[in-house]
Amino acid sequence: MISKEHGFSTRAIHHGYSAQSHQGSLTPPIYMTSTFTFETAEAGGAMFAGEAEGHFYTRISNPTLDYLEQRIANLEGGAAGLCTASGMGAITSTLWTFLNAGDQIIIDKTLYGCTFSFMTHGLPRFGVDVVLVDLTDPANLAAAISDRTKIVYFETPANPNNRLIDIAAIAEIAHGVGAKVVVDNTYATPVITRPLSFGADIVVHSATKYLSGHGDVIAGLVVGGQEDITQIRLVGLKDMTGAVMSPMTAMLLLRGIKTLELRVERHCRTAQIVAEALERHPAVLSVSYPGLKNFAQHELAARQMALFGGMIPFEVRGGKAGGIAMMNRLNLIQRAVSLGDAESLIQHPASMTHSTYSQEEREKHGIAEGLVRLSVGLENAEDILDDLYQALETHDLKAA
Ligand code: 3LM
Repeated sequence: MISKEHGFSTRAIHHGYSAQSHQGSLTPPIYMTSTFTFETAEAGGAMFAGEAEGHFYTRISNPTLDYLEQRIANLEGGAAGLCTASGMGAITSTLWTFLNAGDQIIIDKTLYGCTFSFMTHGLPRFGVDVVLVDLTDPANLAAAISDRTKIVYFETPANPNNRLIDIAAIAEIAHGVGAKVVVDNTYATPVITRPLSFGADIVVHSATKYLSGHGDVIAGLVVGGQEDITQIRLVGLKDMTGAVMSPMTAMLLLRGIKTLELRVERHCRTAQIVAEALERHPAVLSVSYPGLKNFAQHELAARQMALFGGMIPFEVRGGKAGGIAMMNRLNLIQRAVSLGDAESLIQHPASMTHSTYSQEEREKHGIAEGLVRLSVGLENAEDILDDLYQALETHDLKAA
């Protein structure tokens, strides 16, 4: 039996599944089915009425998804989990469950581009009051929050600039008015930070990233209390988004999560080396990595993060043109959005992931036009460094 005392990787490999209950199959079977048969019509009716447990349709539940839900809930330290078709499916299913017209949601100023778009363009169409607050200072939340605030939502570290938010301080203020705290934990993963242990109510993930780890799926996960997760399953997911994960995807995630701790440790170790090297390079103007001594929020990073992550936003001389030219000279590091894959990936937020912000909004929200974002992969550190050095070698060192 797997217990709470077992280590992270042991639980990531074993929790919630017994081979002996499945003809000895070492890995969980993929229940590739849309529907489930009822022994009797009455038994089916009882399941629909919520009077009996069991699977009846994969939009509501499926055994393969169930293994993954139990596993991620265990790793995040929550009571229950939920699979969704994408990270955006996790976010929209969660928020549509709890928000009504007239409610207020407070969001941090820096969010992944499509989340920002959903919040600032999508939700207001349905009468939700969306208030943007710089949550890096909890006093700003205390000033903005009211009885109408139902949810406080943020990412830490935030995409793309690695701003950190003090989860415990935010949760204390939010709970004072009965608001739920929803944290997007995509960047940190439960290896680095478990937001529920700091007082958050719900964690959402783009499982497309580190959790899957191999760039071969689009997927989302939600973790929280049993009552909240049941609500999200039966309201946001079942009836509002229908953003259901395929059993095949669930199997790939169960596989990816087995090596999550191993991979994240390596991502972080290499990222520290790369961040320090970039910081020393004369062509680099700034590096925003929580593991660097001069990172503005290094103290919070040390308190809230077990490791400092695999993402490095940085600016080179020459602004946007300089950043783009450097990206185009890379050979090993791939020019692509997304993150957390074995391959190192680099992208330009202002024209890619955060092009959903206007230029003015990016300026206001601390997303520089010249910023490039490196997702440090699992290649050897020396090879990643060599590629960056050769791309920076011909860089104009006089450019501003
Ligand atoms: C990206 N991000 O390159 P999906 N939350 C966070 C994310 O970073 C993302 C999502 C949610 C990127 C995707 S941009 C077209 C590519 C913190 C995705 C959304 O729905 O699984 O993509 O997750 O930063």
